Amino acid sequence: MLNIDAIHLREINLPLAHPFETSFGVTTSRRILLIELESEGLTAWGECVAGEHPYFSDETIDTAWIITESELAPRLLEADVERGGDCPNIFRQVRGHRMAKAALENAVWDLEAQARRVSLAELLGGTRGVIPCGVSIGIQPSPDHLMDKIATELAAGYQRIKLKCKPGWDVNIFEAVRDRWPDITLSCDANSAYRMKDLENIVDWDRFNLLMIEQPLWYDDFYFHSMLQKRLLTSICLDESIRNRRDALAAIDMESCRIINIKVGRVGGFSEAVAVHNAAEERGIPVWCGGMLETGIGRSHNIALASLPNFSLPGDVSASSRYWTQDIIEPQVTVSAKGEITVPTTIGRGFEVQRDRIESITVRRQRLLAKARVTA
Ligand code: OSB
Ligand code: MG
Repeated sequence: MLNIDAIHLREINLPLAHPFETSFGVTTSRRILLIELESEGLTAWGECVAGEHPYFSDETIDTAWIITESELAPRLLEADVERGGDCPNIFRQVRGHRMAKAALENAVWDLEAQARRVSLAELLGGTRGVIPCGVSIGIQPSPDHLMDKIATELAAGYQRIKLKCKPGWDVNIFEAVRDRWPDITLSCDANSAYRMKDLENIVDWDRFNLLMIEQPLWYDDFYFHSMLQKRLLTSICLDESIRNRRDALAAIDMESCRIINIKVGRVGGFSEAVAVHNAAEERGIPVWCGGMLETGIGRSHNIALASLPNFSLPGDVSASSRYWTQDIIEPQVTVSAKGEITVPTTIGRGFEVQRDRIESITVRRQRLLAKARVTA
């Protein structure tokens, strides 16, 4: 039994080392909800990936906070918890709010790994000793800025470059990048910036030999992506549309995509992330691990997840220093010259949380305690 004594919610504010621009806006600083579980002397952590605004998904840090405080954490404190995998059932009455659920569920997995004295990667079923890494490069002030960024990331060893794109920052950019680097592994991510009227333009991108085009159409769509995929040689990868295993099965069956981006927060926690991974693996669809500008806590959880066998494409999990001047874990996440992150084999997440530093950037906190347990 994992006896959870207390659940701490806290909001930290952390400026990004560099602004990150997508088709839905610019992020310069993050407001992040962290979960800390106390259990019989052990401390486990979870990170909620919901943003400040409901632009990537309908959740925000503020909706996650209230749902965690009023619905999810009380259920978790009352439940008999044996493993992280119990969480979906504990939370089943609450619809949606997957990023809020994931932060708690992942903290329970983090706790379970410590209690069983295994690494989180091993607990999840990971098999890789190192994970292949790519980078997601935001929309830049100018094409020259973009070229400089790409050169820097390639020199650092990253195996795949993903370009954020939107109408007006697409063909011109792909052309410039392919002129200079004809052979690099290149992909793009539109975060739903296109519509069916853009179909002919997107079909024309086949000439850039992209590894994939991520979420070009509506954030909640399968049908129109399947129509687009029929016209494309390039693989579509779905991100926003895939909320769970059933979505993955529907998208694969309809041929809406040939690749899936798994974000553990987007699908509601490690249990569902593993289920999506397995469903894709059984159908020969490769997956990769997405990122949501996480601190080291979420990043360490992503590393553990990406060690599962079907995470065969380079993910968006990269070095701490690309996001933060100083991350909140020790050691910081680093990437080798071959563009790989080593999966920790030590107990739990494999990175220590810097509590003093977290304290110094905490702007809001709430502590929920378990009722005294009756021992039989
Ligand atoms: O669509 O993958 C996305 C960041 C914020 C919101 C959505 C996305 C992203 C990224 C960055 O692409 C991934 C990362 O490096 O963390
Ligand atoms: Mg994406």
